[in-house]
Amino acid sequence: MKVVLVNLSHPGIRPEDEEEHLGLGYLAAVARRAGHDAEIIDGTLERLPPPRLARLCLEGAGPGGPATLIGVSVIFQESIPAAMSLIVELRRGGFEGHIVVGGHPPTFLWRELCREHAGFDSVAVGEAEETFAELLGALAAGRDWTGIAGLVDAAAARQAASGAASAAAAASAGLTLRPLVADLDTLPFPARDTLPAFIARSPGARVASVLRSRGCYGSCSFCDTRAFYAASPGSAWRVRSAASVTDEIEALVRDHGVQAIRFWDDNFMGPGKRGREAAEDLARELIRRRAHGLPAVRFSFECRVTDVDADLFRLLKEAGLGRVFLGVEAMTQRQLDYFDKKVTVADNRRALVTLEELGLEVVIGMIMFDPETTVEELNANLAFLKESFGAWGAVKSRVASPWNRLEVYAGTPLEATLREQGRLKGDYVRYDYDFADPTVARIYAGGSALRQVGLPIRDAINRLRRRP
Ligand code: B12
Ligand code: SF4
Repeated sequence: MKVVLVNLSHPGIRPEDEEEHLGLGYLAAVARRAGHDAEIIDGTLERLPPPRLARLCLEGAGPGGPATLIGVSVIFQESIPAAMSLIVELRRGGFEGHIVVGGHPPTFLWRELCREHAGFDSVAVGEAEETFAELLGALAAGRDWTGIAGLVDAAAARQAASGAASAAAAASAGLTLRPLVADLDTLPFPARDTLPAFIARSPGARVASVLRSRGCYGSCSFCDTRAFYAASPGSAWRVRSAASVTDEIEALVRDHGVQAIRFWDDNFMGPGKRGREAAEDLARELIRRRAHGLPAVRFSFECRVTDVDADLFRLLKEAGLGRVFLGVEAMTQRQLDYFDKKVTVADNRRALVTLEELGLEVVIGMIMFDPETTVEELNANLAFLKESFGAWGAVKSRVASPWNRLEVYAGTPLEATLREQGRLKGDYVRYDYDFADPTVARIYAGGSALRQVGLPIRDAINRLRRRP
């Protein structure tokens, strides 16, 4: 079979911030392992709109000719309209093969998508390597694919939604949950078809993304990770062996001249002793391989503040750790509790001091605005930024989106809370809410128009500076 896997262009992301789509890399790799031809078309590379993407899919430029199956990935909720119009264009262009949709948003929103949109045949729910391989196997052999675990039959879901089936069938549309991949080492390394293009357009070091673990032990109210893995039976947090991860890094260095790795694990640190030991194993393996000729490779990852431990991070630094992305989010306890971070302001400070002392570069995530934010809290957070980074230039490079508002995503505890409270506005493409404090609403509205150029935060910091 010829499989085409498509990633949509994301107008909200600066082109230089776009990344290789590892999920599609994994799906292409499992398809090839099963003997199929696979092509990845990444719309983010050239910011291709749905009609141009559809034309590329229909042309089937890569090996194997035109597609017999097209897989559409929806990573962000905002991309749902573009994904649906791509599917309309594909059908309008005469594509008669199977179209499957997958990703985080479809995992939570398949009922709505099936009810409101036509044109696709199935939706892959949750982690999809095994589901996808089975779907391809069934289609190639001309077998019935309905009933494959982890796959929603869109026609059945539409029929159920139209009231033709029982309530129970409507709720599940015949979906059988597929257990999570128990041993991540059994997966092939992701296909790297688009890596050269991403490397070519980014200045500086040759960077590649690697996924070493899946799942997170946290339960932050705004994050869909927990629900995504809870959608399938099995242990949510899994980690690849240090040998497998280092083999993949070696291949990236050898085949693509990669000099740095960005680990895109939900949280690089797994739970408790197991998580710590796995991180130590990887550090030791990288150090050992370096002694046997692997060039020094710098790496970065994201973790929770409570994962920062001086001894462990010293070892990781020796192995190549250069930069840590920390989900600090806020420096007021009310906000940390609202986000269900299960950390204190003191934990945040401790982690930052430890990383500073170790000489590691730190980038922090802040969520300045949430539904209950007060002006005092905004000032407390701005004071913290000023105290930590001083100049605006430093804030800009060390804080990811400083003028950030808490966004609501499907499948998150936050979505459920706001819905229960009757405060959830908009629709799933872009949920919205009103700030409780009208002054905060005004500050955010004024600031959000200018946040791209950073003026509000610079002004705010200057105002703070002028205070006695
Ligand atoms: C890397 C990453 C990015 C990269 C780019 C993503 C990319 N090209 O893959 C960058 C840095 C650009 C990015 C930006 C943002 N991100 Co981001 N990002 C991630 C992250 C950490 C890893 C992605 C990854 O590699 N996953 C691993 C692969 C294996 O999983 P996967 O892509 O989901 O694919 C699997 C399944 O979903 C499924 N699948 C996926 N596609 C398809 C297609 C088909 C056909 C099939 C069958 C199956 C299938 O099968 C795959 C294999 O199992 C995820 C978290 C996560 N764990 O996914 C967040 C995540 C995708 N990001 C998220 C968010 C919120 C953002 C930001 C808004 C953050 C911010 N505040 O700025 C911005 C987006 C700005 C915008 N939209 O304008 C959310 C999305 C929530 C949502 N419902 O929309 C996530 C899920 C994090 C979270 N848990 O909340 N992000
Ligand atoms: S620590 Fe990160 S990945 Fe884990 S639940 Fe919180 S936001 Fe999500």
